[in-house]
Order: sequence, then structure tokens, then C-alpha cells
Amino acid sequence: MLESTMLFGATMLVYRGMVVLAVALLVLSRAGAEDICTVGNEGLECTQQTSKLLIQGGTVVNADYQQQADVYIEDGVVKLVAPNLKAVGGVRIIDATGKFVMPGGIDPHTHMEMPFMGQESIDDFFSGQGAALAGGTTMHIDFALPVDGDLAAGYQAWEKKAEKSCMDYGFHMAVTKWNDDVAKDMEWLVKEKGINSFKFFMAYKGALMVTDEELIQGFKKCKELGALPQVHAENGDGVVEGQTRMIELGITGPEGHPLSRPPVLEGEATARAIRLAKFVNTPLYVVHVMSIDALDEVSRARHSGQRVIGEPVASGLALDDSKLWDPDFKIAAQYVMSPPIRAAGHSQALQAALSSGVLQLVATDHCPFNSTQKALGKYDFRKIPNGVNGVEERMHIVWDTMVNSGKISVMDYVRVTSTACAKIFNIYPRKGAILPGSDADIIILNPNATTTISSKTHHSRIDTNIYEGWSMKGNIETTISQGNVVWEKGNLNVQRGKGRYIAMKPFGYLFDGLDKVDAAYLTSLKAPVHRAS
Ligand code: URQ
Ligand code: ZN
Ligand code: ZN
Repeated sequence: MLESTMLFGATMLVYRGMVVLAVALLVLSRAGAEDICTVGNEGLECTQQTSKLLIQGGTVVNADYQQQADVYIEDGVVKLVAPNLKAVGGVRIIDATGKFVMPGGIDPHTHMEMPFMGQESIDDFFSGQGAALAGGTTMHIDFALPVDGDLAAGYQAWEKKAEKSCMDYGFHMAVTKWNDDVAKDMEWLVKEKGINSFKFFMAYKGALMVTDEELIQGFKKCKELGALPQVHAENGDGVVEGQTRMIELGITGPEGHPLSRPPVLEGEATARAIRLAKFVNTPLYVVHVMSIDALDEVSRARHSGQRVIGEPVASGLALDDSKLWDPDFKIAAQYVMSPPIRAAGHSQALQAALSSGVLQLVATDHCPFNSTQKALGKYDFRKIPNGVNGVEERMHIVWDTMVNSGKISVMDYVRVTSTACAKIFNIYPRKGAILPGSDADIIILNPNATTTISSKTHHSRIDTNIYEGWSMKGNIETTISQGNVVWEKGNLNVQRGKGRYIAMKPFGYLFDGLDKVDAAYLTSLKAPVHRAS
């Protein structure tokens, strides 16, 4: 009897001790750190109260203005941007002295878990986004594909894939054929599902390619809905001819890929798409501009006042095609993407166009296939799944290629890696800026630290990396997504399902005034001529 009373007494003592401890922690948290700890079934449980962060001492850089200032964040939103902000209780301080505090990168062109050429791209939404966050990108816009041409089914399939997201994301939708159902689904996607851009492939014959008739109908529907048409601009019929020519010449290795689809086929399709967009009077977005031939068409159109957006990708901006001739198939096949990475000279022209504003933003076209998947084309380059990595490397590659080289300013860096994309897809200033009210998607870049890229340390699932061994000055030490520190000191701290779908409204700035041009066009017709019957 005595023992049991003593035992009960002892247990009560321990229990009381634990309650006291919990309360002490509660007080502390109110005073110091932001975790709230309670005594649960599993013992001590810590949950985050509000995420209050104060980034102090850095240079805050937006696309149009930079200043020495502190940034106060609460509940995932930027509250204050001003010098000499002081912290009160429960706020975590991040020291950014000597560093750049910038909006997180937005990658407008990715392909997570995409079925393509009999394979599926190796990163899913969780692994691909984790890689993005480790590289300073805090939002991406992925290309959803229709299922058997059915856009609604395609949307639902991508919605499912994205459930595992750990960062914010949006969708573009591809259109691979034309009929009334496609037109209806486009309307539904724009009006109900927050999609404000559609991609048309002018290549990949027999798989994704559309005809000019389908392109024109698609452009007209996009214009009506205030959605931005995007094109993969290569002449798909020319590519088939080019591939046959290489095979007949006995060229079956990865080098056959760029040789089969030369810049002239990219230039022709870019010119055609731009002229058809002019004919319909719709703005146009040309994805992955990889060559001078395509660049010249974008440049000519913009100089004529046409609303054409040109999107280079990190691989085209920073690399040339020499590795495609590497005698080691595994190395060469990594670089197979379409349009191909071009010969030396093209990347320099793309860099110059980016710094002069002829090209507006930088994407990745992240579509990774590992070496096992790539090996399916060992004896016929036409079977090598097209696509490269880049979502984790883009921010560093652009920093090194464009800022370290002095080609663009840090403000321009923010514009081409984040702000321009947010404005084009109508999500600015929620995204793409560090302003009161903006989402707290922020990176801290230390210009004096170094970064070395390697498949041994990267976070993507791919076993190779087209930037292997690239070492540079400048390192994104901290990534904040939705107000949470998700990357710091080389540690990734992400949560499955934390990512939010970002709906994008139609009729962004590229559509302002189109109706006036249409009205002027109708007036210019001076028709029909009324003749006496
Ligand atoms: O064409 C694209 O954008 C997709 C299919 C990714 N692959 C590629 O080689 N660019
Ligand atoms: Zn493409
Ligand atoms: Zn792509």
C-alpha cells in the first residue's frame, strides 16, 4: 500500500515538473524563439506560432530600386522595408550585412514528372522544387500537358502531381490539337482555374506538334481570353528531314541532334509564329530562344513595336554545343535538348540581348532525364529523351554569366530572374518584389562566398549535371519561401504539401490597348466598298 502511494506521489511530482517546464518554455518563446512547446502524448511538442523574421543590414534590391534597408516579415508576408528596424519579442533576426536581399527567383519554364519520348522527367514536384529552393528559386510555372488532347484531364493530372509541392507554383497548359472541346476547355481554364498562358509546339511531329491552322485558331482563342500564347518554335517537318539526313549519313550519336535541327529551322518557325501573332494581333511569348536566328526575329519584331517576349534559358545563355561531340556517350547525351544548345557565338549574342532588353527574362526548361533514360538513344540520337537540368543552378549561372561579368546590374538581375516573369504572368507585386504586402519569398546572396555545382551535392534526382564543376563567386546562402527559412547553411528544410497553387489572372499588361489596334485595323480596311448594285 505504502509503495503504491509513494509511486503515485513520485509520478505526480514528475508530471508537475513537466508542466512547469512546458509553461517555462511557453514564456521563453513569447520572449525569444518563435516555437511554442506543449506537453503532448509524445511528450514535448513544438509548433511554430507566427513566423516573424527580421532581415537586417543587407542591400534590398528590387528591379527598379535598391537601398540599404531591413525587411520585416510576418505570417509569410513582407510588412516593412526600411532602415534601422528594431526587433521586438518572438522575432528571428537574420544578419544580411554585406549581402544582397532580393526577391526569390521565378522560373517560368519547367517540366516536373512530365511524360515525354516514352520516359518521365526524373524530378517530381517535391524533388524539383526542393532543388529550386536550394538554388534560390521560390516559384515556378510548370507546363501541364493534355491527356490525349484533353486539356481538362491534363489539368487534373497536373493538379494531382502538384499535391506534393513544397513551394509555390503555377501552370501553363499545352494545346496539341484544335477542336471545340479544346476551345471550351481553354475558356474554363482561364476563367475558373487561373491559367493565363497556353503553349503551342511547332515541333515534335506526331507527338505534340500543331499545324499552322491549329496555331492560328489557338492564337485567336488566347487573344479573346486574354491568355498569352507561347510557342516552341522549330520547324517540325524540317527537323524530321534533318534527322533522316543525319541517320543516312551514318551520324547516330548525340552530335546528330544539333546537326539535325540547325538554327535556320528555329529562325524560320520563330519568324512564322511572330508573323501569325501579328496577323491575329496578339502578344506572343517565344520560349527557349536558343540561337541568333530566332533572336534576330524577336529583335526585329520588338523594334517594329510588336509585343513579343523572348525567353532564353540558362543552358543556351551559358553553354555551347561542344560537349555534344564528347566521345563519352553518357557525357554527350546530357546536353541533348530542343532546340539544341548552339555553337559558340550564339550564347554571347543571347547574353548581349538579355542585357540590352531585347530578351526579357531567363528560364531553365528544367526537364531532367538521368543517364539510364538518356542511354535509350545510344544507337539513335532520335531516341535520346530531350531535356536538361537547371532549376537549381539558374540563379547562380545567371549571377556568374551576367553580373560577375558586368553585363547587367544587380537590379537587372532581379528583373530577369524574377520581376519580369511576375509582371508578364500578371502576379506582380505579390510575386517578384520585396514590397510591403508582397509574399515573403526572399533570397540572401553573399557576393563574396563561392558556389561549386556538382551532381554529388545537388538536390535534383538527376545523376548528372550539365554545369558539373562550374565554380563561381556569389552564393545564395538563404532562401525564404512563404516567410519560412527553407534553405540555410546548406540545409534544406521543406515540407511536402506546403506549396500553394498560384492562380494567374488573364489580360495582363501585354493586352493593354490591343482593342485600339484592332479598331485602327478595321478602319484601315476602308471596306467593304459599297458599289451601286
Ligand atoms: O520542348 C520542351 O520544352 C520540352 C519537351 C523539354 N525538352 C526540351 O528538350 N526542351
Ligand atoms: Zn519546348
Ligand atoms: Zn520546355
